[in-house]
Amino acid sequence: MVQIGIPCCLMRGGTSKGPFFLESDLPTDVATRDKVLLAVMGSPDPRQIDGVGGAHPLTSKVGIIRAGTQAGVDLEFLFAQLQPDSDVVDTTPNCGNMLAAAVPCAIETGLLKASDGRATFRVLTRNTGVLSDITVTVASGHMVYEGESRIDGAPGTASPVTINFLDTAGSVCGSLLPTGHVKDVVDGVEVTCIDNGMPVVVMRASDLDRTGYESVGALNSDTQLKDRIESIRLKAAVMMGLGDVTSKNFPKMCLVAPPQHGGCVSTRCFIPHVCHDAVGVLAAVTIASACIMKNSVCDGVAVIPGGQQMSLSVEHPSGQFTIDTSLDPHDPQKIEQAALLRTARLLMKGQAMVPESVFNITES
Ligand code: NQM
Repeated sequence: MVQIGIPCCLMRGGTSKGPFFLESDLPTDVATRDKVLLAVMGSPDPRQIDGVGGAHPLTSKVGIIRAGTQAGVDLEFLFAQLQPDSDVVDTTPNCGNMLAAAVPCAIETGLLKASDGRATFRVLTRNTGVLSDITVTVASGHMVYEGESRIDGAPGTASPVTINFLDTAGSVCGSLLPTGHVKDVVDGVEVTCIDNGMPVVVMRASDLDRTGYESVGALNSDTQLKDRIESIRLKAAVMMGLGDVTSKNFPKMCLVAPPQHGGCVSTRCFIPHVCHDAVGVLAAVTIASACIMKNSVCDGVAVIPGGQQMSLSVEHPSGQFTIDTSLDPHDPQKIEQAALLRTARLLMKGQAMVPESVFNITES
């Protein structure tokens, strides 16, 4: 079997991991590109044994980068979500964790250049059109990975990657509150359907007869709860204008409960069929947005520090995720900008090997 090598950087971005490619190294035809990505990851197969995927949605992710094509944009990032056990390659969602690895990868591959110190680049996420300013540390033109920053959900410390999101409202749904209401009732459960970077359906854990402090393992084996959540998800998605989301990984489903560790809210996020070990980046920004909104399902559950600029800490199963927010001066119930800390690391650089036959598959 002849194999073709594609230049590839395997990156950790925040609490996610996956291969990154330059767009110019992948087939231009999307159907062929997707076959190639499936082959790289080893999907569909629950263990992804014949690929580099990690047998979990958080490690079945791919990043594709290219130089900015619009004035003022340095880099463009396209995120592809694969799943271990399906052949779907979805570029409609986005991922703030993989985004954290985009600039480091661009520096590794020479797409972006910087000399010494902290360097900021404007990045467009092509999936949703969201812009962010991302700051990394460089020394003599090389990415610096070692440092003192710590994020919950990834071991050790590393150099900070700061992401400042500029315009997240309605990223996928087109508006912050896509149903037109702060609160709706689905299957008899009060929900807040919201998109401030990620479509999320927020529910009080107590309304589903859970505490919201259960372990990830306990929630993943709670099939009764998961069935209920999926039923709500499919209906809420239609109300959010997302249509049939059976094979989509959004909206995310989030159970909220009062904070236990000094944060603003405690969360258990389903992404959407397994419980996240932490919380997604843009999901956290969106949940924090629900927390500051009067009459949302978080009202009376979340603890909000107050002020025009505040740090909101979203508690999750492996710690906390802190977002520095600036509120919209015209509407103090809306987050205008969200800055947050991630870390990232180049894990391996080389070629992803793909059987030549994969490039010749044509759709029947
Ligand atoms: O919400 C997981 C992750 C994510 C997405 C998921 C993410 C985000 O933790 O921006 O980062 O919700 O599938 O990588």
